[in-house]
Amino acid sequence: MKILIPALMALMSATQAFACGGTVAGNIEIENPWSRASIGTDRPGVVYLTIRNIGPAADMLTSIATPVADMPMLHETVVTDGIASMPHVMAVSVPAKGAIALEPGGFHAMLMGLTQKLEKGATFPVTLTFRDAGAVTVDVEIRGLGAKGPEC
Ligand SMILES: [Cu+2]
Repeated sequence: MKILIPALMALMSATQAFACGGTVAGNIEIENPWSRASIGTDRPGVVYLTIRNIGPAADMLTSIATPVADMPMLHETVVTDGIASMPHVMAVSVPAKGAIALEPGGFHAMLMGLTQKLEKGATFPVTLTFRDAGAVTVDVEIRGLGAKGPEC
């Protein structure tokens, strides 16, 4: 049993998520997951991150889940004739040997029905499910109300 512990710890550290680090699931790596503080729970929260695909085939982000929201959704900000809207998207494709960013003004995860206030400096887990790579859980760092990106 003692021999197993170092191997288990190595496995745990390899799959553990850190803000501004990369978390890997199969050929998919999640980088810089971050969110903004919320004033309360009336307005939806957001999650931004970068998805890198090191594999030879495209994959697809098909769903997100988090304990801090009743209904997390994938959205895309689209500007048509100067008017911005945020249609719900069913999936976000990640090109082979490429990356896609969930970022302000583009794709993002919108946390509808926050179950708690998002406090600056805290983190919360988000599980991203990919068609091929499966599920990966990352810790999302909550930045200030006016944050434009992660400070790393
Ligand atoms: Cu949105």
